[in-house]
Amino acid sequence: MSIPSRSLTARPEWRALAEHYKTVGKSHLRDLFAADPGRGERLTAEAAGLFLDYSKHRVTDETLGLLVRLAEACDLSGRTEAMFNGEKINITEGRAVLHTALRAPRGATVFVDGHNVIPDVHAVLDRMADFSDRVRAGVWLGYTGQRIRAVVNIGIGGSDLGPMMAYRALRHYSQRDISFRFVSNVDGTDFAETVRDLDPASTLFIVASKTFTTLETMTNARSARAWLLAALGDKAAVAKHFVAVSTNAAEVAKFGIDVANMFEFWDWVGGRYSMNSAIGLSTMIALGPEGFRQILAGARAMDEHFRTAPLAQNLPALMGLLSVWYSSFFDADTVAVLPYDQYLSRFPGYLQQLTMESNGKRVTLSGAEVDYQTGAIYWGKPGTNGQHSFYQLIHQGTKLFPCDLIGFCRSLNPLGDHHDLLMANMFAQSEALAFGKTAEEVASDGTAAWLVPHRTFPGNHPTSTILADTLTPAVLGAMVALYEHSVFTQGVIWDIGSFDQWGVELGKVLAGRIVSAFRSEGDPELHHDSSTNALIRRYRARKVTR
Ligand code: G6Q
Repeated sequence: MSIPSRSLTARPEWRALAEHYKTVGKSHLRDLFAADPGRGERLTAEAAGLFLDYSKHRVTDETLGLLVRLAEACDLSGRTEAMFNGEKINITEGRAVLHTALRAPRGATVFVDGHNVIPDVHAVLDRMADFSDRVRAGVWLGYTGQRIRAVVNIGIGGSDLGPMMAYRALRHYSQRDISFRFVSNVDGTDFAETVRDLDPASTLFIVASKTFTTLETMTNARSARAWLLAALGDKAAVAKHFVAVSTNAAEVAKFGIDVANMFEFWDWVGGRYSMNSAIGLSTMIALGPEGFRQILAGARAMDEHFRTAPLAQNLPALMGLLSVWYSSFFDADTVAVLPYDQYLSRFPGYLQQLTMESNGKRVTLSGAEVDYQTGAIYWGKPGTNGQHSFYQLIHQGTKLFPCDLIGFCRSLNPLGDHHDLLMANMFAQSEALAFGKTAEEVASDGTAAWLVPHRTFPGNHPTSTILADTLTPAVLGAMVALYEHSVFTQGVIWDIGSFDQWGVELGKVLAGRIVSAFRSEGDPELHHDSSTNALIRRYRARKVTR
């Protein structure tokens, strides 16, 4: 039985924020800007190539001071050091949390159980670089001697979302004579449609799975092997067309992949924090080793900033604290991530896992039920497309929508005035979301009185604007690290375990029970609820049996 925790809400710093919320929570961004015209210049911060404007948030200098004091009371700096130094802060799995070690320089030292992990990290990076160079240069050939023209990453969750997002985001820099594809869903359609136009003789599969036991990935990997062997005939072909990324050498060998073609990572890399590990092999083949190292350098720059900058100028800490402010004090349910860049179309989806799997928790580290709201629902789509669909609800619905707008000063595809139009839309949206349009403003152009309420925009929707010069590998690395550390900051304040995912583990077990009912002969005795039993019977009776 869990014990209700009063510890966070009983802190004087939390109570001070709750008291402060009673006034600031009601104030409008129009008034905050009118009272303090300098805030648009002042409430900004910059690091690792990213500029953050957080002036359009429902905060005053006092709010920010109180949030920083809360972070200090929760020992954000101490907990940050514990993470960077390899302490086992993932307590329910007894693991260190060291995605930051994946981007540490060669000479660094980070110990896990007395072992310096940095030489291991760089040994794998060097092997990945060698392999990537060989594939890119056409030195690594398929079984029949053909060059590799398609790389298919088979993985799911953390073993799919990061690499897929990074490939889409950095496609501009990718080797264009190789096609990169991603298969994740156990739905056979995903595999069938992905390989439909591929030639097995020139296709390389990367089976990416930390555990190498995940149902979806192993099912897709077996189908891939069968597809390859149906065309090439000889089991010896597997060694030329399959490589693995995993922590589990025994299972990799059991599958039939030579462990010489396995790229290792470690249990201290969480799935959703793994895109800088060997899980990023597809990214490295696409960009080349130097491009991949630039991603690491950008992330590293943000790591250093997070670790050393004062909290009041610390981008990830500020973004994390603002999320706590809206989730726990305004009871805002969501954060919309709205990149004004088509290359970032998968970034919101990637962030959904990072944020929601990490902070979708309802008990504190000591197991007590929380008595405050924790992780928000993250979602979003690229602008300007979203403006023609769901923005309506943000502008004129009844809910509060903090939004992150992400844009770049220079386009990678300069074309006429497209980029000016894109960025004008981004800035105009953040302005309209903040300030809205009052009834008086609407009426002033002669709008009929009955129409005025329909055309009024309340505004007061807070936004962060994240602006960088150009979308480069380093900028993407910094952006990922920014959100990783924002998520960490939120978890520290809420006193929850951001690095386990028992909800995901549950899904892995539940389906197994039902699959055995599908496969058993006759009319098996079912022990689910009456709805599930009836659905299973209906499906069994109607499915086409082979
Ligand atoms: C991430 C989660 C989860 C995981 C997938 C794939 O943090 O643990 O999304 O990445 O379930 O797991 P494998 O890599 O072990 O196949």
